[in-house]
Amino acid sequence: MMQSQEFQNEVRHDWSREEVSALLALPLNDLLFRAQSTHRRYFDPNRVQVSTLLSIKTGACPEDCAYCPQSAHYNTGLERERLMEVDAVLEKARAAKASGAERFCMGAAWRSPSHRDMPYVLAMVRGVKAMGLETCMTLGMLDAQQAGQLADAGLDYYNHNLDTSPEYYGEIITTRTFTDRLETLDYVRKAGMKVCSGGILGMGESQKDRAGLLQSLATLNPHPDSVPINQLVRVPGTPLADGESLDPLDFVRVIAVARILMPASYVRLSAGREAMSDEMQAMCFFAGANSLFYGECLLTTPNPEASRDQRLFARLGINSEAIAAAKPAVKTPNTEQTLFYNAMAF
Ligand code: SAM
Ligand code: DTB
Ligand code: SF4
Repeated sequence: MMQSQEFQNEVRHDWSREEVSALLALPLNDLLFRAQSTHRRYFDPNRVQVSTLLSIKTGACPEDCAYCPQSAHYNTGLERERLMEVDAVLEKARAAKASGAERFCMGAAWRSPSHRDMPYVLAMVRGVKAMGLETCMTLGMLDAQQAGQLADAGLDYYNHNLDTSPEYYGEIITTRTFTDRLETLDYVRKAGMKVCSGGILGMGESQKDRAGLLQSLATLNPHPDSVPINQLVRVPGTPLADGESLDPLDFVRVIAVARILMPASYVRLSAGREAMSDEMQAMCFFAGANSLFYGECLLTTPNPEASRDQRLFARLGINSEAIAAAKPAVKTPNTEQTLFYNAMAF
């Protein structure tokens, strides 16, 4: 990543709602050109960061997030699972590393971690870190002490999303506030960890709400290091199961504006890729997305198969050093696999 003074001056934290709305409303070609130009000043345009997700505690969450299959308020048929054993988590992390992940993200369906669970969670961080993987966790709200403990254990990133605009937030979640979320992010930052924070599109929000989410993220100082943009995965049983589908080009616009507003941050094309065409994902990368979740499962819902992503990367000439390094030795020529791996030998 380029870090020169000239470019650092471009990183602003005073974006107004009007400026963000105006960017969202640009003709698409102008918006994409601007986003891609910005992207190239900070990042290798053909390089995508790859993370793997694991649900370490699944379902029965006391919160009422309207999008979430893990909320105990809705009947989604999800089987609840207690906090995983530390060794089982480490085994999954080892497999993720072998298949090319650079960062291992662990998620728990909690409002916040209990003091009883913290020692296990801290042991997971230490163990995954010792494998040479970057670590990320998303465990709900934290207090200052918990943030400090996670930082001391070596946690690199904490994910806690703003999810939507401050105005629309109350339509989606009633069991905790937008301000609670900002407070957790503050503890995370003050404890010295990197912040991963983004939102979800396709929940019936307006263009104004999208501007509100982006403005809220881009006025954090410093910006989140990583900004996941999720497309709602509609899960039967949740209140948002039957909403109107999102215009794919509106999703691309949000990625592009996130790139312009937070030029030095990783923008992650996050949940919802299973429902996206290769062509839509290609547009997202052009708009400045440079990170994704790799592996067949998100937390509880499907993600594209690794082979589909490998083929996508090869089609686009995208370079993921970790995935290339993890490729198996190919002995038989003329197979589809060989062709693929040849294409990946950059
Ligand atoms: N319980 C913790 C919390 O909410 O902070 C951590 C896990 S929670 C599942 C992490 C994030 O996943 C949420 O903030 C939300 O942005 C995203 N998410 C959950 N369900 C989703 C869905 N159906 N579609 C897209 N994103 C979703
Ligand atoms: C984020 O923004 N997206 C990921 C991660 N952070 C934890 C989670 C997506 C979850 C999608 C629904 C599921 O699989 O349960
Ligand atoms: Fe619980 Fe997190 Fe799902 Fe909300 S998003 S219901 S806090 S697991």
